[in-house]
Amino acid sequence: MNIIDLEVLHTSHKSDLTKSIEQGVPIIVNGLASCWPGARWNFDVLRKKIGHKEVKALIDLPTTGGELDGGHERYEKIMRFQNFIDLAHDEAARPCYLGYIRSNEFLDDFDKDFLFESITNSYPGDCDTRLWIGSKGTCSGLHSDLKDNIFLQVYGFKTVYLVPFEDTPYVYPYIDNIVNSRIDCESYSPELFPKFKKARVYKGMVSPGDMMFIPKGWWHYLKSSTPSISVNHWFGYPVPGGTYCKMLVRLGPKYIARTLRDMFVYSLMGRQYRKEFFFTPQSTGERFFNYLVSGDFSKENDPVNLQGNRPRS
Ligand SMILES: O=C(O)CCC(=O)C(=O)O
Ligand SMILES: [Fe+2]
Repeated sequence: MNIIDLEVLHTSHKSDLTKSIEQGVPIIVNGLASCWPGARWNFDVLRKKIGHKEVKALIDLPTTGGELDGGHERYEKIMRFQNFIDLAHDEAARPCYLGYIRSNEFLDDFDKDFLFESITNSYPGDCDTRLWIGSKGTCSGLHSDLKDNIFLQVYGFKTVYLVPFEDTPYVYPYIDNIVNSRIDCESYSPELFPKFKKARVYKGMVSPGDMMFIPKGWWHYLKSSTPSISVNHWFGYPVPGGTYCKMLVRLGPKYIARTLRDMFVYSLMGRQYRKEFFFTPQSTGERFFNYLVSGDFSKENDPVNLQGNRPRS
């Protein structure tokens, strides 16, 4: 694996981060969020605030990325948040995660404590802020999101791997889902996945106060090494559908054939797509169907279509 250390800057100048955003290159900066109200969040603060609240958590999770055996729903459990916090600190338990949470699902307006828009307000497009609270060992398998992302590590530590979008053919995307990879960055088999050694893999660790920029389309894999609280903010315009069209062509005829089949099976015939990925996105076939019909490849992720997201005025 061709590992490149992720650059870490200690700075309180917004311009150090916006330079990387303009150039579309990843970076970790520390020092920009220290005066945000959310910088003081930790498990005790949250327990006092909303310990009694019921949440839908994922429990007994695998420690490797990729697929959730038996389907996403098998891992869901409704419990009080204080019990979730206890489970997240139980060293004997398997990983648990409250991930991909919007403010209206957790704590009214939690995102007001995180002033991402003071950084991203000059970019057009809608934005979407999400919360990730979990135990040690949570693993968001290697995947690619369609929007630029500022990821803030509030509490605890996570190991991070990033791979450029152009290296997509080397990360072995699933045949039915080209935004999810079959590679587990921490333990992959070079015999099964020989092309992965050609990928440029950026590796780093995010610590409390670190803000990481993940450029749109870039593959990312995150694994917590302690109980952890993170918040992320997607902003700007998504990767255009045409770019994914070209990538499908680069991936080759098998991917194209499967996508055409899935456009038919999942969109036209309405068959349910398997929910076996972490926070399952639509199949590539459904995404291309949306793209053809409405010009919108990221319809399902499109903030304005979803409750809880704020279109930029
Ligand atoms: O922190 C994680 O587990 C996943 C975060 C992520 O995938 C994102 O911010 O896009
Ligand atoms: Fe992501």
